[in-house]
Amino acid sequence: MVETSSPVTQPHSTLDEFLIAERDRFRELPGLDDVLRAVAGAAERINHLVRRASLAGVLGATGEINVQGEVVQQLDNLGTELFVEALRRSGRIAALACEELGDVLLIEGAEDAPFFAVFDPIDGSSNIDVAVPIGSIFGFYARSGKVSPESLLRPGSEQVAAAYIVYGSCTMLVLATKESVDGFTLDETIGEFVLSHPGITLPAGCPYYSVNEAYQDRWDAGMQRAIAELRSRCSLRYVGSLVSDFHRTLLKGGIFAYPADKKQPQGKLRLLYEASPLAFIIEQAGGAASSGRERILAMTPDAIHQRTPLIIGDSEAVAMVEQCVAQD
Ligand code: AHM
Ligand code: MG
Repeated sequence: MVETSSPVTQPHSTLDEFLIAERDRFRELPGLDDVLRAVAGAAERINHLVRRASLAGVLGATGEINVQGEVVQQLDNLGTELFVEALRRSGRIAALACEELGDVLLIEGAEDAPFFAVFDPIDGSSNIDVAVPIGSIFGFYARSGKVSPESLLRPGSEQVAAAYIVYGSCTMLVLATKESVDGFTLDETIGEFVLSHPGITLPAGCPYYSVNEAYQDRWDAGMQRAIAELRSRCSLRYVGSLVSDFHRTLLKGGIFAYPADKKQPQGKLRLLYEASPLAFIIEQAGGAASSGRERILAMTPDAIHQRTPLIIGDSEAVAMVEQCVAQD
């Protein structure tokens, strides 16, 4: 994590005002501000759909199965279309990888654009029909060299920024750059994300652990010991929607785990566009993220939809899990 005091002195600025006020940090990343505006604009439209989901007729599955064998919800498709179109129109994205698209999408006419985007447009989509919070996750990389599908297979440590949006009891966009982690709340009366959580740092301690306990018989012995240890000293919270569980962990402290298990030996979550962006955010906020055996940000994916176990949150708690896993 880069040690700086929060550069943000003026709360309640809009995201746009923030990007202008913080122009120094974006000077070395020209065009990233356009990308973030594009993402925020599409997120605001998705927020409208989520809020009116059953009225807008966007609930339910499409009947399709995606490249990962998962049921595609209508909102998965709408979210993909809105974000892809917004990123394309920003003119700043040369290529992107998305959970719902089988292959890397090279943006025609934008081969020389400065950035790549990797994203999960609607995470936790199985929760859509029951009004549980869902989210969107983004990682951004600077393009280097000629763009090809392989150029997106980069370790998370090379991200220049990462962000997520949580569509919850309020809608928030949390943005991490190498300078700070800042949270913006959507003010629906003006249609703008407004800075509400400047300079987020992970609270010390581990009040909560978050894991799907139903799978414990499928974990290795080391992981069972680690979770037993957390159970003995923390309270349990598990929404089953990664962005929600991560957002609580970031603001309240604690640890989230989606371990490998006998049914899913590689874990469930995807390295490139779920684990790595959240790992970038948690490290910038003072926490840690691991597969159980290595730092998430040091892992280079072999394929865009590669899965990984994810242990993320309080550094000491993550280290304790790693130690238990190493004893197996
Ligand atoms: P998705 O990207 O297809 O929505 O799947 C990921 C979701 C995460 O939001 C959540 O952490 C996890 O799946 C929950 O899985 P489980 O129901 O096995 O606990
Ligand atoms: Mg997801």
